[in-house]
Amino acid sequence: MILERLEKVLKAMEKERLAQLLISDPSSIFYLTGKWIHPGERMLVLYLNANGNHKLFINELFPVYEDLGVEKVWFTDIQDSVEVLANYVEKEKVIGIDKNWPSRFLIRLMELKGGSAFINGSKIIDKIRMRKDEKEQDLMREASKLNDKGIEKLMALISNKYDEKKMGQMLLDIYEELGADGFSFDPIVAYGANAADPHHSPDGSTLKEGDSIIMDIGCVKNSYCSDMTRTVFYKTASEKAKEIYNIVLEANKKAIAAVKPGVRFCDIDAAARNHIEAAGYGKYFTHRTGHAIGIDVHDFGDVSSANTDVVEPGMCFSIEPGIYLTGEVGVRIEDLVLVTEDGCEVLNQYDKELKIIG
Ligand SMILES: [Mn+2]
Repeated sequence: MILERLEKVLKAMEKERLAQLLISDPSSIFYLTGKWIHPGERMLVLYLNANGNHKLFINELFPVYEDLGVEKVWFTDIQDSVEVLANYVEKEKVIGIDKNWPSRFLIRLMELKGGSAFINGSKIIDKIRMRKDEKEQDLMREASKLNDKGIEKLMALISNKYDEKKMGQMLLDIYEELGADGFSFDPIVAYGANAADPHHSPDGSTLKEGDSIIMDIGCVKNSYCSDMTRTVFYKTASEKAKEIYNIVLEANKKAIAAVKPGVRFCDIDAAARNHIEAAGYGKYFTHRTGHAIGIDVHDFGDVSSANTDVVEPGMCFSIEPGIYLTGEVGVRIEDLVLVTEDGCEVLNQYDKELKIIG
């Protein structure tokens, strides 16, 4: 167990008066133990108890040989794994449940009366994961540095020879060559009208003169994710496309300028959204401004009008405003920011001024 992190979780449990917490998300288990365990549909639970009686419940088919600093409780593939767990929990106390724990397990634990009440305990660890420690901050920087190099190489390949799908495939080779560990998510490469769909899946579309090209890409390095979006235009750009581009760019810069400890996430969202609204495109900015990122590409926490939580040093999230005109054109510009003591560090250095390529 990484004791510094475990301490933070136990402290937060004490503050919430929660005696026991069940963590099942492999990312959170990695955060606390430094070990990735992917048991598929089998149960995996790190059970934390305020009295120090922590246990890792794990299927024998997924052996972990090293000492993780926590006692392992093994079960076989034919045992009722939740029953094994239920023997250890304190049934007369409230139990915090991981928000990602499959309901087939949770319902079984409820049948076995494995707690006096069942609450969503994930916020406790999610909020701690939001504030990256120094080591994590370095890993976030490193992943984004690779992503900056990745987009540069991908940009150089833009041509009417390659469809969207092929660009995605070539990006995987680029990341490999750069020493990244793979994609942090399936890349979005979207040409022309496809760019007006924020989550377009790359297909066989090829480039036409005047197309906007959205590239929303990210890699993983040492278990930490990067994520950035650049939009460029192929051969030429209409006046309207240029206008939209510059509005989104200004919104991106305004939101980044608003990031510092003490502001609320909704204020950062407003900095981007108000600019786009004032320019008359408010209804075409259809998503939140950003999301937290770390071990998961979408960590807990979003930059949205609904999130009144306050920004703290060490938090890392995306700033990614966009304007999408269905059937016509789309623009999104995304950078990651890392909150410092008095502002933020932008993790993506790749140029974002308007570019026409080809
Ligand atoms: Mn993103």
